[in-house]
Amino acid sequence: MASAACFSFSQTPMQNVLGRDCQSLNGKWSILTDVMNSGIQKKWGNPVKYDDPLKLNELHYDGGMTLDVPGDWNTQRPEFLYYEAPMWYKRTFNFKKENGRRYFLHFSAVSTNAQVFLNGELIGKHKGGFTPFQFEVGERLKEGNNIVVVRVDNIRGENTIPALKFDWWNYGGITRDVNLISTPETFIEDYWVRLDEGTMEKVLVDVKLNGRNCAGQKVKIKLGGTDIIKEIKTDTEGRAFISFKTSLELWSPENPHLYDVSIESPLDKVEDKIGFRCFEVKGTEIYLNGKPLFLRGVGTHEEIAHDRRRAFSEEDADFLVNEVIALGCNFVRLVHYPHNEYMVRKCEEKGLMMWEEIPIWQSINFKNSAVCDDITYMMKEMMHRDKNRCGIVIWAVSNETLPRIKERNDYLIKLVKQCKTWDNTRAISAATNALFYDETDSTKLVLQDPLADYLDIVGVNKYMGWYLKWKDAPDKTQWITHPDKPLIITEFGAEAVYANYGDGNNINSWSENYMERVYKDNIKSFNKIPNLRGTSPWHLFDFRSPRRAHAMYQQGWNRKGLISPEGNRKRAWYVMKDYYMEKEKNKE
Ligand code: GCB
Repeated sequence: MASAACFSFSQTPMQNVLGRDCQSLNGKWSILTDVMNSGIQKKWGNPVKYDDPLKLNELHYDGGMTLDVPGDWNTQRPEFLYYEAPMWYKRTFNFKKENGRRYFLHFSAVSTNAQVFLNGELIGKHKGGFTPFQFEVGERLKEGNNIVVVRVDNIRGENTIPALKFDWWNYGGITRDVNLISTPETFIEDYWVRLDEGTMEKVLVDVKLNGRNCAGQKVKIKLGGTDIIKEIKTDTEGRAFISFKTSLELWSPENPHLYDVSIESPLDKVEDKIGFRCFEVKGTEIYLNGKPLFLRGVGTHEEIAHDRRRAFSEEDADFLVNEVIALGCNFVRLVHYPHNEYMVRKCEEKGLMMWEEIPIWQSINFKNSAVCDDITYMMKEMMHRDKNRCGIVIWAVSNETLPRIKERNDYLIKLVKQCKTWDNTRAISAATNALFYDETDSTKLVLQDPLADYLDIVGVNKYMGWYLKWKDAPDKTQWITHPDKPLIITEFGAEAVYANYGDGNNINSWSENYMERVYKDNIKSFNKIPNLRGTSPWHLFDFRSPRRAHAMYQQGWNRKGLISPEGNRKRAWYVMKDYYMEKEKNKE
């Protein structure tokens, strides 16, 4: 059985930051740009000031530019729009130590690499722009004023994740919250509360304490609104586990019920909202709480198109989730990286099932084993952070990576198997795209990817009518994926500029008419796929992407959004909405 304890990190980020005693370090941070990458050599992490009037103080952060944290740098100042280099952030904060407390500097995400200095000393590093990390800092904090400096870089490379090319704006900066968290000496570090695989009444709870007195402690679990109170005792390593049967109000899109769960140890107490549901794949069917279902989804980046920036707050999450729901969805594909916790929680609260993935996009260098180690780490970090979110029903390992690379196949197959040992309460998938016409039969599109053999649900991205021409009528075309497994069309679509009307038969019109036609054709084709159990059109809003350079129609935007940046719904939006209303009506 998988257990919360299976994830180990240099410093395991604690579960549920939002439920902790936090001093926010959000706000204005002073910055220095470092295009020449000389800050490390020049010790910019240690901004000392000499009093000697003849000693040069060239390193000086204050009185110059500042950036808001959380936030991306690209859109806060016009000169940083394409900035891809190190940037140094600095702020001071006041600290007053309380006896018997421990302190952690916690970053919800820094895009993409971070080196963190506290009071002049390097305290740690983190790779990857979309997952949290923390450092224990109690011993290094001073009473009164403290200085934290973070070197952030978002430089692309052959061995980075994502790699050199991708189709979105990979905003740089301290893009999510920063907190100084205070905990008791022995605190609740981690927990995992969920229903056991395939059941609707057997609850499993793992808890892990961290601290000198973590062994042999009593831990209480309470489910708010019920009389369920369970007590367990930790082992010598501070871990405890319990399973029990009870009757629960299950979480579903129609009734996204979340329990107020409290976990109490002698010194600590953490409260969380946790739902219970049973997600299963059997043959070609997907079931939620025993009922077969169709995933009515859409893909969305973590971006607020009208402000041209990364989304980072609860209000942003609310905005995006409302648009997903307005389309008639019960499912959302969070692309192409783990989104912020506000988003994940908001989706769950509003009844959206989620697909969550790591930024393994197309040209990742699987031939380098260090890159593969980074991927495994990112996957673990994502699953660790969100394991208590019952709304997440699918973990995805990759997007459109190439099956002709043997190392890719070997590694991803291994990763899929590993993910199943870490978590058996969700499906493992990937968005594949090696779907080609059969050489002898132009009515057949055949998936040729060995990874698909190992997936619980097969995801396929295919842009019929956009990147690939229909060779036959859409409703005559057969999609041969894995006929024995559920299929989700994880991407399809076309580009159009909102209110640009034109020839619906001409792809180069960039018109809403052509886009609408692509949607109608694809839906005709989908209606003939026997194992189709979900669709997720690409994409909710038009989104920013520096590689989209068409001078008239793109101008740095991928125009496949169903909604324009200003919030106007394109014709294809209505086609999709009708399709989903129909699906919902016929679900019984
Ligand atoms: C894809 C990618 C997605 C792109 C999209 C496109 O297959 O998965 O990231 O943005 O196609 O618009 O080409």
